[in-house]
Amino acid sequence: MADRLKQVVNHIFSSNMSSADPFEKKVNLGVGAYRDDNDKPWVLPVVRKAEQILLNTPSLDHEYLPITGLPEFTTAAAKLILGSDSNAIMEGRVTTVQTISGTGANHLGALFLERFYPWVGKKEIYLSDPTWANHQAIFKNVGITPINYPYYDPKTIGLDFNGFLNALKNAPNKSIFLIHACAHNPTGVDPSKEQWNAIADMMLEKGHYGFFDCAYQGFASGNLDNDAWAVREFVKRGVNMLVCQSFAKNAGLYGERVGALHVLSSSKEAADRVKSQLSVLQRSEISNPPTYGARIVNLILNDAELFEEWKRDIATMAGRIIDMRQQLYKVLTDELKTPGNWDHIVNQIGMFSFTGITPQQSQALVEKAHIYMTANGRISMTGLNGKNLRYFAGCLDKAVRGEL
Ligand code: IK2
Repeated sequence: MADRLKQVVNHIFSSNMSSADPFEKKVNLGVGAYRDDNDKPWVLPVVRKAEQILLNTPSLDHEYLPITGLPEFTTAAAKLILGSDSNAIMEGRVTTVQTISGTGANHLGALFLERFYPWVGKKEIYLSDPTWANHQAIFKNVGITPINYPYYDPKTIGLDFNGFLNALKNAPNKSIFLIHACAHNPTGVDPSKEQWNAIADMMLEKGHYGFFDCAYQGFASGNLDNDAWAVREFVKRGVNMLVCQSFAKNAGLYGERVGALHVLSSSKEAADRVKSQLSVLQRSEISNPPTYGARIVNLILNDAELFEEWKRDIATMAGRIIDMRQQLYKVLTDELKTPGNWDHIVNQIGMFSFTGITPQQSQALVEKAHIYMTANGRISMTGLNGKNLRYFAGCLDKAVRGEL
């Protein structure tokens, strides 16, 4: 608990300290949002276009949306994550509710399970160690106790695959596991396809329930379909599950709070019951979801030209992150010959990288080099750019050598 709290506080502090610091070369690697090569927030060109279309549509009013959200948006959002050829969608087995971004999807999913999951023993959920710090609070808030499962191995700076698999094996049947669909936050470490398959085998064998959190579709590989691979595979294989979806990162709509919760059922009749249960919960919490972000995403998902443009925008963001990974790796290994192995910088995926440095080294970077990051050594790759990469690499090199 104390550690988690420290993580959250540290995160808030690192952002605040960074903005208050007048040092010219300061670098903010704590931020969880995309920044362009000039270290500025980026409004996706496709979003600008969609906003113009909305502005020029006088027929749009400000009436309430249905409780479960904008229907065209929820239909298209389900296809985006589950695939337009998804049997589950065609068979009417998917219930989708528009939520307050990914956080709202996590909350509504947690609340739904707390009320309606056929619990065998205690109300518990298995969370990867580490995970997005807010997961702990979200589940505790609805009376579900978080338990950690091994995920990250500090020795390899990679996946503790055996630890993960053993946790699945040893957990009581029908346990709930929260799984990051792609671009794991905070480690940037994802299972390989082979490992995903073994995880699915074990989930099926044990009758576990998958609580998939997908906050970064498109951000991992730059391709929306590739990043949905694990989710689609698990659905195809019949794992009982739900999926939380966020458009904060991949559409750059952080503040618009647009997302969705998709619950998979075994039949259309069951899915209809889930819809009325979710509607009752949603009604008591937010009455109806907000319109603006959903309208933007709806336009993008339902217009072939805008959709193609969005894919290019996503590739631009993911490409810049991948480029920063490669440049950082090259400077550390080829130029500075920084002690240690830095392969993980290029092997990790998505917005974040676990550098593997010690809390003392990360503290030195904050205090002596004005480089802000979380104490666990997580850096946001989007905080790096053509202007600050060398400064960061040089300071990291010195910190690792104990010379900072
Ligand atoms: N789930 C995960 C795994 C997330 O990483 C996030 C967003 N986290 O923000 C970045 C950070 O750690 O600094 C969410 C869900 C929720 O995202 P949102 O509610 O913005 O859609």
